Amino acid sequence: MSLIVALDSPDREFGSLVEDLCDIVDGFKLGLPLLMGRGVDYAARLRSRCNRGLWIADLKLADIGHVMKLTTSLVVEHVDAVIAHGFVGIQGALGELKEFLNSLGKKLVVVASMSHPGAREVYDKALPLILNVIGELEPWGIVAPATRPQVITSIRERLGDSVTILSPGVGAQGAEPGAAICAGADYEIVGRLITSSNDPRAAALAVKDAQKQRLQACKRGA
Ligand code: NUP
Repeated sequence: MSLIVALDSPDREFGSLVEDLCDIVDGFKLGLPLLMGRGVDYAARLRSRCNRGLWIADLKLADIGHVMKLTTSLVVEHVDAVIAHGFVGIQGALGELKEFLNSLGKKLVVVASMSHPGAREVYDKALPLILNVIGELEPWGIVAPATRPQVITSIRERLGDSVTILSPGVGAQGAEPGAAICAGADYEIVGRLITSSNDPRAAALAVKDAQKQRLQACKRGA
């Protein structure tokens, strides 16, 4: 099962949590509050507690290419992938960022749609245009909402198997573990359900178990 844990709180010491989860999860996503609150060197300190899996900086970049590269360069040495918004387009923006990340051997992840209810207001309407951008740009990965699995299914149908789909929205935002993977996602991103638990390792193991059961059920057509 594929599970990435989101670390967001700026006032929390995540070192022992990272060490506890290291052998059972597929990676960690570092949020802006954490990176701004603790400083980018904190990413290196956390990574030294678990030097395996996929480490992602969730910068949600949305700027001109020049500035997105400047922002990225502050943290990129400590992570494998960086998240940017898709609506800024390719020319002078995501195209430059992708080239920069490629030159460093790092991955670009582009937000196709979001998990919160307000994504219906703009993101869903813009989705065909954003998928045009993603189709042309060919980033390594995209973000699509676990809270709306039908969006994942339609994105997978449109983009095929070559793109990696990462899905947040599991747990605190209401999606059940495994629903996004059944719909076509490769990874589920889970934050508070695990990080706010008294026993994050048990919570992560429970998510993995629930993912497995859901996947078995959806393979049977349930
Ligand atoms: O559409 C998105 N929704 C979302 O929640 C795109 C994201 N990157 N995220 C991130 O996933 C969000 O910033 C947070 O880090 C994580 C979800 O956390 P939680 O709701 O599981 O606590």
